[in-house]
Amino acid sequence: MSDVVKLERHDDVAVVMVNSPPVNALSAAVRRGIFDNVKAANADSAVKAIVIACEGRTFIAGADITEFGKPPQSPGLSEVIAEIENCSKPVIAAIHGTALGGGLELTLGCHFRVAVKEAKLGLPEVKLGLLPGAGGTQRLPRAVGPELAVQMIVTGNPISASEALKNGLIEEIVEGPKAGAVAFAKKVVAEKRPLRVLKNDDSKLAAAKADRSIFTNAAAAANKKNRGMNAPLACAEAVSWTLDTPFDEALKKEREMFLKLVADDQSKAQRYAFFSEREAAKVQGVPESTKPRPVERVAIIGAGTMGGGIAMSFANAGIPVTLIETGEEQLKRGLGIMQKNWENTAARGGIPADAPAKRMALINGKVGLDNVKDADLIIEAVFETMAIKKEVFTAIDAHAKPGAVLASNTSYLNINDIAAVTKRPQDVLGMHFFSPANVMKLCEIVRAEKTAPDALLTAVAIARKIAKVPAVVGVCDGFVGNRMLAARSKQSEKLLFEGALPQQVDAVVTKFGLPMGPFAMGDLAGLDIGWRSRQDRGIKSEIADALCEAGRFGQKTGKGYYKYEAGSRAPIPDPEVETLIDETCKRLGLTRRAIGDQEILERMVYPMINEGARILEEKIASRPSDIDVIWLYGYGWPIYRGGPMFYADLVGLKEIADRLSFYAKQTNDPSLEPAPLLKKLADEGKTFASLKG
Ligand code: 3H9
Repeated sequence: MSDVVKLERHDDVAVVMVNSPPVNALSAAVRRGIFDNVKAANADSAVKAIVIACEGRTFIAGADITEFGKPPQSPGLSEVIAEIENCSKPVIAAIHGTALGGGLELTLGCHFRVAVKEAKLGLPEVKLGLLPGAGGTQRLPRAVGPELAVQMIVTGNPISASEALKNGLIEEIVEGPKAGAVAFAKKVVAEKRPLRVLKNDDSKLAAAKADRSIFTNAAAAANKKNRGMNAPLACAEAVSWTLDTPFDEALKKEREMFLKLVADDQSKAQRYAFFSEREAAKVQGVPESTKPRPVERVAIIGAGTMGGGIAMSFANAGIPVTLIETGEEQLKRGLGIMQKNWENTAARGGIPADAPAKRMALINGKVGLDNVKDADLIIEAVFETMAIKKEVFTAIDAHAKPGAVLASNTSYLNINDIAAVTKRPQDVLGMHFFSPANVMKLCEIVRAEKTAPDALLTAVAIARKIAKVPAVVGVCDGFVGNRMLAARSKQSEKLLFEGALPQQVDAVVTKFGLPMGPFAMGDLAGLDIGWRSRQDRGIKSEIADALCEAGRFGQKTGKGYYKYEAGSRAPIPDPEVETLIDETCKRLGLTRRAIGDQEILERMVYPMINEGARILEEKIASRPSDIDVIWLYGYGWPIYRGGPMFYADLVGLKEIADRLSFYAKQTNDPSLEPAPLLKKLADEGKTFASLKG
């Protein structure tokens, strides 16, 4: 019998104990262990009931994702579940931590489920581009009804133990999972309770069978936010089979659909994203013995949009913050916005009603930089000007306690120069949050020349603690994300001169799956900011300048690359902009041509990939997957496309290098020539993924 699953006896209750860290995923060994032990316990006449429980931090968190795409090993999960379901003795699942995916499916084969009150139960397969492939789409609707089931399966979001109890997914909330389940098992035996075999119980399907709109409405509501994704639609369809397809036939169809989705590029991309996110938190080039410094109190300098959002992220995670401003007025305004923000979320039901007050109590507003003195981590989020940053860091250096980590939220500036004004450059780094900082998950952690390894790990660890996705990058203009974005912006602007219109470029980018195109994004951010900075630097951008000269600053003036109706953020193509572009081009003697969507897509995405290759060459990012994580969590790159570097590997690096060379010549733009690393990999027939080591 296997080491990862053991059989214990508690009087006449057998406990099948799974112990496969870190998350008890259903590897072949775990499946074999559960199968053999359940079979043995069922055959043992001294055993009256069987409990399935787990050691460690969680119940089974799902199938072992690393096994997908490899040859299947027996027994399959469905066989294990059938073995459990067909037991003549009651089988009880003892849930703690998270029962997810295949883990929850396994419990649905059990006759009863109990859970501790902190437990969460869900079928998150859709987040990996899959559907539950071991009966979940058929048994969960029978346990909780098709409306809640379709919502859980299509969104992938778990429910709490109390919701599970209310909806019949578990029988009881218990104290310790194992002891509670054993006590429950004894009760079931004593009461001679009939076994609840979900596959034979259609009672919760009756209402939706009689009126199908109950189901279709719930499915439509759950599917609202899934533009471009295959899995959510497949999930909803599979749940609908509970209403018209016999159980065994539906299981077969579910299996076929699962195998189809596993082989799909979307699921490959989503599984890659799952592991890339976790990989990004493992910092390379740091001695293994390095430990992060403890962080109990944080000071944030600047209560504007960024500083306020960052402070909210810390308070959301229960970490006290000293929020520092230059005057009472600014402080009051910043605190007021934060409070309103939380109150709005509470009103929508996003957080409990008492959360805003509790979180505000964690924020200690102060005027004056001497208030950084108690903080273990200080994050500066003031004006994006080097002179001001240097002033602030000089003051922080004078007041911060020894060993405090000093971070700048700059999105472009050189952290080495900022660190140089302090007497402790080893403690200085960048923590680049993305706006709105209380929502966006990415945090680029910028490692400067002298940043100490433990300071770096402190920033990574605290970012994870506040539910951000950290990615370590080096110092360069714009770091990883904004530097690649600049490569794209250059092309979007050029496309207008060559013949495209803003709405055409934006449509191609959003069809690809990004939430917004470059021109709608410009309108949202405000076109005047770039205009002023160009004026300062003596640079021209004829079309963008002409728009600003005409008072078109974007959404805030109701006109930019698009026009906007009062109170609406929906961009409307504007013939005046077409005329302005035409006239500008005529004035410059440029002939416009018709540009196809494929060219637009390639010129939006391939230059970014090229810049990504340069970033890797310069070791600004240490892994292609880190670049992908940055685009997924900072810029809304569609998760089902994995990230720009993953996408590049799918398209093929030779194709990308060839097209870049072609555009370099066609548009007379040497910056589009393939970067040496891209060219080398393309010539060798390799992928970015092959760089992993
Ligand atoms: C499925 O079940 C399909 C079935 O329907 C059908 C089958 C036929 N496999 O996230 P963490 C690793 S699909 C392999 O940092 P946390 C993870 O990579 C699956 N490995 O911890 C990491 O490794 P490392 C449906 C897994 O406490 C380590 O565990 N289930 C798996 O923040 C710790 O992970 C899911 O989608 C796995 N399934 O969060 C659940 N899960 O230390 C996916 C984790 O080397 N998992 N690892 O970097 C999660 O959501 C979170 O990991 C969990 C713990 C909430 C469980």
